[in-house]
Amino acid sequence: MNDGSSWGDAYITLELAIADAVVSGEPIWIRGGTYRPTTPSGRGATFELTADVRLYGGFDGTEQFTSERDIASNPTILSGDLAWNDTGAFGNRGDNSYHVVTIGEVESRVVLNGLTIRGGNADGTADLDEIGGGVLILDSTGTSEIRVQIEEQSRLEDNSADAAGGAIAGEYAGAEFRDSVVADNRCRGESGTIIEGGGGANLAYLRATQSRFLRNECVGCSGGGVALDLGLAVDPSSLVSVEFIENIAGDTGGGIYHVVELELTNCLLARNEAHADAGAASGRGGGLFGKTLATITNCTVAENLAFNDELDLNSFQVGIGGGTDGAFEGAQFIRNSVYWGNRVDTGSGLHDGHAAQVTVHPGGTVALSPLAYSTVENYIGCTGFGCPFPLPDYANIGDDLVLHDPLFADSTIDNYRHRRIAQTDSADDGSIPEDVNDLDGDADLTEDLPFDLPRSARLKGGAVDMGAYEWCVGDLDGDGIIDGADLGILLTGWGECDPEVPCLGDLDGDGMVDGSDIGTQLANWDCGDESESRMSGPGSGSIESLLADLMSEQAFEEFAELIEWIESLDESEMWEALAPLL
Ligand SMILES: [Ca+2]
Ligand SMILES: [Ca+2]
Ligand SMILES: [Ca+2]
Ligand SMILES: [Ca+2]
Repeated sequence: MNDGSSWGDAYITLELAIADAVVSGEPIWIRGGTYRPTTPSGRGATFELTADVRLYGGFDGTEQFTSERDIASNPTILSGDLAWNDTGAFGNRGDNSYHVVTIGEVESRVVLNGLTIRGGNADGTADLDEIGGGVLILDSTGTSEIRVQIEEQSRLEDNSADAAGGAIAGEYAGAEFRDSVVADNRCRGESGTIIEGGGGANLAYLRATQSRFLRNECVGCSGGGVALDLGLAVDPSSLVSVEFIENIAGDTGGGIYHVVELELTNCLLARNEAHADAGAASGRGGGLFGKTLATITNCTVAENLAFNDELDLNSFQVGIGGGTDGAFEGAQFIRNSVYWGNRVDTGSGLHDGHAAQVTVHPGGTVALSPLAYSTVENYIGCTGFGCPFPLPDYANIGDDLVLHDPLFADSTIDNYRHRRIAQTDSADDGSIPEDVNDLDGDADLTEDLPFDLPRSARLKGGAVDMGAYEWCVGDLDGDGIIDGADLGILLTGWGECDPEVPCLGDLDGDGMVDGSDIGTQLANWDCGDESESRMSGPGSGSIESLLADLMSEQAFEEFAELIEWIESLDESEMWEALAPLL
């Protein structure tokens, strides 16, 4: 029958299935493979989704429930590569679809689940054919409502557009991303009649949760990852646990450029760049550039870069912001965050002053200090005209690099966990942010945020940490758990700390690495790993077995007793106890 009633009677084409689903409202299950649109003819071919069509990819063609899918093993690709000839670096795109998917009709809300959308190239001459290579949302009069949910391991990748939104664009439309990736898309920065900018996305409203924007580029335009441009949204765009990494803008906002109000929570902005391409005055806001209020809470903003040759580097009055920049035009309200390693390139060298980390300006709606309870590299305070800080107050730290360097765990694998007590339990802003985007999916939006960026417990210890990561005190290699490797690092630094060098193992900050620090580390042994075997302390492996041996030798019943004993040892006793390990 080929009416989609069973896998054996699957539709012959995806377009036939969509036509029926528009009427029936049934979800469409799609077997792994690559699907290309065939209508309308030529490069206008697109999968047109209206009403509330829901597409689910990632099936192998045997499942009875969506939960049985293995999405990663059954990649389900909607492709604009109509001539089957695409090559890397956007090669052979002149014959591709202008839009792989087109979402029509203002009232619809489409679901794209477990799908990859790639190869769209919006380089046409019609106004709408130069925006939204992967997904075009038709909506010229809407109210910035969410018109498409892109979720569950979906990917928008390798799409391009001339004027706006390489991967996805909608003039007055919103989109929601959950557990999805927008990567390697490009906007060419040609002037657009409707909207402009956004290497990955150009939207009027964005809600994104546990998603990643990677390596998107806006050539000569603003918003390498995302441009949030026009908009009639009532609520601020809301991004929770979202990563922006290595996006590039040829104007302002390497990661994000926003004109609509924005809230960033638990987010990482890392290694994004804002250049000053031909025609652009200057690159501002390597991580983010805003023209209106951005509320930045528990975010890590690291190693972003802005190219700018027209600045007064040590003044907060000048908008440059290698990390984030909201000066003059846009206020930023920053809490519980870490700004470190951001730079401004003036053409004559790299600058690392606090204005290279962040520039903020108190907007009309911000009554409090715009920056508090945060670590800002090279922070030296600010006085005088235009200075946004009512100083001295709050825990803005960073003037002492030895004490306050967060010592990111391993930026080569995008692991920006801090490894210092300076950032731990010190983001005292009254409370943990609310779970506004429902990270744990329990429909409770007012509870405390349950997870940090890597989805371990958001609260470890008495107060929330600064930045996007909650640190297990003693996790000295920053891999999220405490084990023998961390004890090894601690022992390597045994004794008095060198005041000129960050002292990793000094967990209580008394200038010594000693038994007290080992006690702290062992007391946190379960942190970050809830598995049964670790809950009662060390269990297996070389250090684990040593500690188990020590427990039985000393006839301790409780792991806590062992810790107490270790803390009580003097140095020679400590070395003797740990000798079997060394
Ligand atoms: Ca092609
Ligand atoms: Ca929740
Ligand atoms: Ca570790
Ligand atoms: Ca110590």
